[in-house]
Amino acid sequence: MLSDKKRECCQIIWNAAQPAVRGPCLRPQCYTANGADYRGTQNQTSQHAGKPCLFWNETFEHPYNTLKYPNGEGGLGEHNYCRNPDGDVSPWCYIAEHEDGIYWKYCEIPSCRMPGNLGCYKDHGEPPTLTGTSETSNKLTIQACISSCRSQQFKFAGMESGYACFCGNNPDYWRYGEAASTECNSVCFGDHTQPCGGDGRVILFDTLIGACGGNYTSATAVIYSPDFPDTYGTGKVCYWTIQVPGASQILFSFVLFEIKDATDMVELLDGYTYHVLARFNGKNRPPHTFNISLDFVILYFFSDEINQAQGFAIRYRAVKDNVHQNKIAANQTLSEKRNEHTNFSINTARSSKILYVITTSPSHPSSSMPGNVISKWTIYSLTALLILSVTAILAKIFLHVLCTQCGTLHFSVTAAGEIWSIFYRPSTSISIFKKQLRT
Ligand SMILES: [Ca+2]
Repeated sequence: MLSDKKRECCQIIWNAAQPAVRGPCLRPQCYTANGADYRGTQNQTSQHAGKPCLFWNETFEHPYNTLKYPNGEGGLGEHNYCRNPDGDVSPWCYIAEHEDGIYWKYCEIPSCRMPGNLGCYKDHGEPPTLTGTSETSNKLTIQACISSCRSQQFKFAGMESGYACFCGNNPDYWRYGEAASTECNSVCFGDHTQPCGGDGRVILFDTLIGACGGNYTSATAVIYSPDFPDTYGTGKVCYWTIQVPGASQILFSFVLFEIKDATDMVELLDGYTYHVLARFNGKNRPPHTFNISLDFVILYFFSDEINQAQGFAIRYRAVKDNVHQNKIAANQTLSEKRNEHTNFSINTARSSKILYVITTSPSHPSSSMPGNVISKWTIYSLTALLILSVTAILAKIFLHVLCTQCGTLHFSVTAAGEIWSIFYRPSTSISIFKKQLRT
């Protein structure tokens, strides 16, 4: 069982706003549910008397080796670290053959637990580890269970035996004891690349994972794309607010970014003005790390109807003000401001250093950001209604006067008496849609 000190620490790592007990206090090295992104250096199946792993460049009698995957596919190389190159439910490695013919084993890697995965726990049934509702499904996935629990207002979701889903709010879910992560390696019946607990073992997740939207106020957290760890759904429009009062800047890091087409996108907006600060998609991938000199940022995600993908995991950390940091930020702003837009649009390499500081002065020419074709208007939420009404009238007059050849646009001059509505869409700033209101 974890010490209280460890619990405290881990709440901070995941989401300090939630009072729940959290997993072990290690810096997470995995952001996928099955550790396919694990690139750590554990080279035995367990840190406690585990079997030593064989080197991937010596396992030519097996399907996975560096001859077959010479370019580092799946993280393979001239080493003997645990990896998950085949979409299994957990990292594993080949071992010297056992008497009973076992030639590979899953690795128990404490640091390979995605934030929001609360761990693998024993379940004795009466009462169950999670005491809310339960159901079974032969198409169970992690997110299918999480979604079900989230829609019932539960904070925790647990999967067991591959097909059972438990929901609950009881923070004593650890009362039967925690189990090794390798005891929660039953495949989900609905997705054989995901772990869904085990026999008498329930794998627990925070239901914030994969939510379409949310409000974050903790100093640090990880936000996942909608439906994570499943692929994101079609037609998603999601917002997350990240507001950390007193922060001088927020450091962002995409620890996972798998968006394949150019129409699905992730944006970061100034929380106060709704200006789009950055837009990333399959064509314009994000830098690994960047920071925004604000204490209020909105994360936006949009997906169209085709080409779904794994999505993203973004980690943020708010930095409080102090004189030293102010100096650094100011220097970076001055020296890098000139190039920041260029950097943003052309830099697709993953980098571990901070590339630029995004400033948000009122004169900031947001229309020069990549992808912003339409001119940008700022609408403040409290006055939006008033501005919309006035603009609607102006737009109508403007169109009547100037727009007699508007066949190429998606709207035309209306007959007298029709009412225009203007809708604000963050990705495109302002879009005008004709909406004839009939009574
Ligand atoms: Ca798409």
